[in-house]
Amino acid sequence: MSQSFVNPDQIRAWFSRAMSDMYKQEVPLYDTLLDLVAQVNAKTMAEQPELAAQLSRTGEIERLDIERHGAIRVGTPEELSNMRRVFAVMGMQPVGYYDLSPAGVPVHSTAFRATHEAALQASPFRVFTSLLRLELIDDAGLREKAARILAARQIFTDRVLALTACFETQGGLNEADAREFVAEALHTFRWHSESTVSLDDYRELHGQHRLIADVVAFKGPHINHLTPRTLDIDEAQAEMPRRGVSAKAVIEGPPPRKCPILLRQTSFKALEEPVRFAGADGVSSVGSHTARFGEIEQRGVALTRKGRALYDQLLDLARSRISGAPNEGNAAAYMQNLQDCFAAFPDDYAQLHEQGLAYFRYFLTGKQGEPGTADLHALIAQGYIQFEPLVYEDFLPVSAAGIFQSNLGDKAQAEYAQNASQVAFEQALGAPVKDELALYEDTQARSLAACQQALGAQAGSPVAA
Ligand code: OOG
Ligand code: NI
Repeated sequence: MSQSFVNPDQIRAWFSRAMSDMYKQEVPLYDTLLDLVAQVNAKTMAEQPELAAQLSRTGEIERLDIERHGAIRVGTPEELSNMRRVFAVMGMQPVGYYDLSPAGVPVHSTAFRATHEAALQASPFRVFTSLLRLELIDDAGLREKAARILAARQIFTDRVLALTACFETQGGLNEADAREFVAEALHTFRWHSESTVSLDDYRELHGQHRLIADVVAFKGPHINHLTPRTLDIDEAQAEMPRRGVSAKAVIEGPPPRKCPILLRQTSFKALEEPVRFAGADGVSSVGSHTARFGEIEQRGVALTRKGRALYDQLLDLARSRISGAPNEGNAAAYMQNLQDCFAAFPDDYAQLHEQGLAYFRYFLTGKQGEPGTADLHALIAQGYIQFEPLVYEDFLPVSAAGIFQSNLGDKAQAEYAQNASQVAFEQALGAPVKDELALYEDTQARSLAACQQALGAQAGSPVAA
């Protein structure tokens, strides 16, 4: 009775909402950030009617208020592959591969998200999911101990795994099951103020890398931040200290621009939270752990392979002009470098389109009549078709590393050799990750095909790209 199944987009929207409600309870500063972002967004739209009009043409205006991404870190291949199965119930697929090891973080990651523009419009909820790489830790004794501790935990409730299996065999969940699934899945992402290890073990894990302690010493992969989307991150960054939130020194990603590209992010530092550690004979000891933080982001147009190569090149250049990673000491100089270097990146949608640097969606303008041409560029020039930026739905490895670092403490930088291993990651995941560029290309192509069809009906001739 497939007609009684709830659409996975709906399950994802419920889950995103439930996560947000839970995180508000867990981290009250998150609520402060939501408030701040809502105000900045309202002000930005009032001041920039052209931006508001663009967002309403693309439909993004409707998803803006609910748009969130979260992040988790899991410890074993089995946890990662079960996570994939659970996210699939909510219509979320693994997209992209991120290697964080060059930045001294012993994880590699993917982003679980919806992939079709209609599904993204229904709920753009995404989760940046990292897998701990114990193999990068050179202390064999500690490596084994960590593996042993991880092997003994189950991060999912029996019920959520049963409902997931049910989804897989039936092809869907009915409403009661879907609602129960959301409530059960939520448990995996909760914060536990009780550690599963002793204070001594925690210190040993922490001594190797703070992130290892964060993954290994707890019952589950607590959601470590939930990020709303702002339309003006510079304004939001300036507003944070005014509300008693201490922002990270540097906004990650590209500099401010008229036509935003990719993703800009800033965060507030992780909170130090009390934790009860396990002890012999049931005598526990109290300590603390810092894991959970806040983040906001501004999203811009997705870049093609060519655009991304230019972005990476200019970012490298800006970073090479300061020594080491951007930090509090060199923030102003770094931001200036970034502005200077990115002068080479066209800041105009028509140029970005013309040069094939970014992805767009095509829309009919509503102009009537018979277009005497089938050429896309001519149709744009003649006012039959217009294009709008296709928003970037993914993450940036250098930015992610900066966010990790700022929360692990700038001092805690380890050195790992460049160690990308998408093959090992996909083996652990139990599936290949999707190529994000192919997804943007598909969306762009679908929008063009829709225009072609409509114009063809209008003129009786197909439109060539
Ligand atoms: C993930 C950090 C990366 C982002 O938005 O790039 C991230 C983590 O700390 O687990 O969230
Ligand atoms: Ni994030």
